[in-house]
Amino acid sequence: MKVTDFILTVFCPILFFSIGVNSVDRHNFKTCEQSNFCKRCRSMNKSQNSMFHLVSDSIILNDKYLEAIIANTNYENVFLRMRLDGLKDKTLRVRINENGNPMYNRFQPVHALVSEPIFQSMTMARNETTIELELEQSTIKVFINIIPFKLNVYVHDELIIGINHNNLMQFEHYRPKPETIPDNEVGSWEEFFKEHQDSKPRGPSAVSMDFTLYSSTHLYGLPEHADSFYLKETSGSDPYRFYNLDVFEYELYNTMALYGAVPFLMGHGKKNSVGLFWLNAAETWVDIAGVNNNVDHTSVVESIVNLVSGSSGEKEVPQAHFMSESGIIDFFIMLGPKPMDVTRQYSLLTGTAPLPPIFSLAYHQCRWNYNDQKDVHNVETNFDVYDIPMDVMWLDIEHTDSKKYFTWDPIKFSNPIEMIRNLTNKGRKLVTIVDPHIKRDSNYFLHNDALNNDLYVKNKDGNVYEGWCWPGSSSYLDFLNPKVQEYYVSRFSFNNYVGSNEDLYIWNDMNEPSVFNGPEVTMPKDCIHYGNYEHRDIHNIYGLMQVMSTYEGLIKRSKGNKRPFILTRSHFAGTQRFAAVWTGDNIAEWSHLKISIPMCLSLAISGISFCGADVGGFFNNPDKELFIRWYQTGTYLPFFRGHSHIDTKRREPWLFDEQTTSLVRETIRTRYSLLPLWYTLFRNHELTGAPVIRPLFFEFPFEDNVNNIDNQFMIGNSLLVCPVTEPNVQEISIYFPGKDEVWYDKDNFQPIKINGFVKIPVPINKIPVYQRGGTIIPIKQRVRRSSSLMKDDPYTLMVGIDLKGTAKGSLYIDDEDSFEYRDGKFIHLEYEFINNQLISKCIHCITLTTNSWLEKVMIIGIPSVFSKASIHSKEGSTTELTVLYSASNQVLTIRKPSINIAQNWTIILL
Ligand code: NBV
Repeated sequence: MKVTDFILTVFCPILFFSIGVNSVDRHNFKTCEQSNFCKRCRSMNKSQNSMFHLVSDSIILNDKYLEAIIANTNYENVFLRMRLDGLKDKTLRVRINENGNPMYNRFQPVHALVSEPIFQSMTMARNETTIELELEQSTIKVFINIIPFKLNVYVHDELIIGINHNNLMQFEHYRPKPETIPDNEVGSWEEFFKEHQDSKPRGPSAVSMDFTLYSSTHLYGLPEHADSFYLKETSGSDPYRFYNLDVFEYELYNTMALYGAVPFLMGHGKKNSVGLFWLNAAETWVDIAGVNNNVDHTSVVESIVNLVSGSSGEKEVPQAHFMSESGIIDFFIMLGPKPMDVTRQYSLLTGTAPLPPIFSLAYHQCRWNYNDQKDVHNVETNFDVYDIPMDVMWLDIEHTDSKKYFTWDPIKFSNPIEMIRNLTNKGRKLVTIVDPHIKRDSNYFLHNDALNNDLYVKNKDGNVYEGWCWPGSSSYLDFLNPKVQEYYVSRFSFNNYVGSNEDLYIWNDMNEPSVFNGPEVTMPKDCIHYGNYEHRDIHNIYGLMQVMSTYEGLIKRSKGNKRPFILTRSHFAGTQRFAAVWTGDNIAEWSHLKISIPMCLSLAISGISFCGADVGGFFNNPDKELFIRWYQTGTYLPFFRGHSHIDTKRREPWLFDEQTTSLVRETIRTRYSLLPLWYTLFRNHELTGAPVIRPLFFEFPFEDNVNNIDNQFMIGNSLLVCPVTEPNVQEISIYFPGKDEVWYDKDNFQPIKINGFVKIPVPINKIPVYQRGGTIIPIKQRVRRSSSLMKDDPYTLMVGIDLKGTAKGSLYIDDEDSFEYRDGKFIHLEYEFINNQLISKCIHCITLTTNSWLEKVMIIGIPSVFSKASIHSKEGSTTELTVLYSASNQVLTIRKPSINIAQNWTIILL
């Protein structure tokens, strides 16, 4: 080991984590300029004609797809193979790979896909210069220009997206290393970053493509970045970067890479929304341009002229230029036309999140670290003492025996089963952390197994790669290897993970993977994985591969009975099928509270709804105001967990003052009362892909004013939330969307009928949340210590009526933690309020019964003409009900309909 290496390996972690630096050290991370392939791709000349063209006599359309050979005018004997598939639900896929056998296999991250996409047939017509494809009864047309290769996609004869219009397509084929490397190619064959050498034995292999989103005015997506929700021009900055990294104290409002990469982008315009998914797991940069202008739609004729001439027209329209270091060109176009259609189309490709066990939607209490079993017990019982509900206690890395995952510190956590039992007695659960780095210790069974069975990632020389992480010298399981997957799955069996049981769930952290002494705090790109892929090829999918095995492990240990819960830091497209995601190591600062909303919104529209941020901020100590506001915000984000760094002051909710405890109690209790809504929305997400939290433009796609709003969001279609994320404010301005809408303040039911900004007073106990008129929300008003204790509790229906006097909603119920719902054991009810009658319709009630009953109905926004109500069952019985009307807020409360919730009934107002 060199001296510099030694200093780095020994001191880097210490330097890293004990100095109170207040922002990211940018020097640890590459800029595009420092990433040779990014520099190469970015400097391509838009005005030079594309070097790629289709070989005219190679074009074939069989019943499934179009195939053609692409020639490269710069290299006489280099050919690519292009394949275009029409897929189910207005989706297209284009794949371009080297033709024949390339020198090295190009990695295709198919693990991101839920299954092989379903094709649909197309018809083809062609002439000398253009191919025309039609699908979906000719509503979708694709024009392919043969020389140079370009594509135009139309829906109803309107140009939606143009491909390679800026001539930025690139495909660097693998080639033998020249004896002498020409000056302009030096960085393609070897690259240095700080003291790290990337040996690049395979040479240049980048791929890139440009997309022009003619029908869009705004672009969104591309998580994970700590930036605004709407994407910004990158001409004056670096492109958005995808390279999963452990970024210490990450900076806000920039395009630097973070822990996760979901190369999915959504374009949105008044008439049309479109999705673009770039399926590539290598380091990727995305340049964005033209997003500040609203544009007219280009006509078919004009755009065909442009397609042939290579010009994109004079107008500035949104453009995205994707550049990846290796892999193939593989992209999907989803043609909407509405935002919700695009998410559905995307979820057909990458899957939806399976319905989480209900406890995971409740409140989680974490800290790095709870010191020992007694500490866990004290914290847990204090939640009861202070009457604050809590479902899950978490244990960070210090609970292990010397950072050996799947073990327990023998002194501090000597009886984990007893510790878990104490929690489960009150319906609570435990989560333990399992990181991917493995301590190189000959007394550690996992390390020995990995060495004996060849389970580790190799370095460029073919030896086991050694890096530095929490345990000291560490190696990394190669999750790409099926043998490793199988082994890892078996680690979670109750026999192997001694001290675990079915109430213990898993947190996969540091899985970018984080390597303290590696380039950019990760694994060197020239490391080798199963299948002879370089780490550069697979980097962004490493974390996904870990959570896939963890998920399988949790499924297997319960023989397929119980739903897993996993939290992961690194993520990729498709991660939603296995785990929830949090936004990593944020800081106890107002700006970090604020950014948690756009960060989770970007993930939500990109398939990952189950998102949250460390409540309170991970680094540093929040003051009480920030602490309260953070809990209030966290209450309305899907994953709700308090977490803090080991060096911060303890901050369980009772450690500030009485007011803080009481406000935090109040907001957590609100979360529990809303669990039926969250649960119903997650079920809906599983079935349809609809994001659980949504940007306003999803619900109001025609309202331009909402396109730049990212401090407000919707929960489902019913709640509008605008958390307070600034200190010391007396009032905030909230935008109320929709022309014919009415919004009811969740606290006092006051209606707001203005379409525009309204100033709302926000004293510290105020969380601005509004129920949309026209919706019905199921809640539970009896809040208990944990969600499972509330399982059979009665429901209340909050009926917010719209200007027409109607409302709709639904409720989903099942056993809350097993997979039996997949065999039909669930209850699904639809509610409708119309003609002064509330109707409950059992859509699916046969296979499961429940003890829960309907306790109360509140009809909000109703004029005072009713003094009585009666409930009529399907069987014909009628019961008079007590009604209470509050004229001041126009709410009619119907108490104790006292009917089992899984029933058909009608309440008639008289
Ligand atoms: O395992 C310790 C922490 C964890 O608490 C945090 O949530 C992760 O994001 N982990 C990172 C490692 C180091 C943090 C400085």
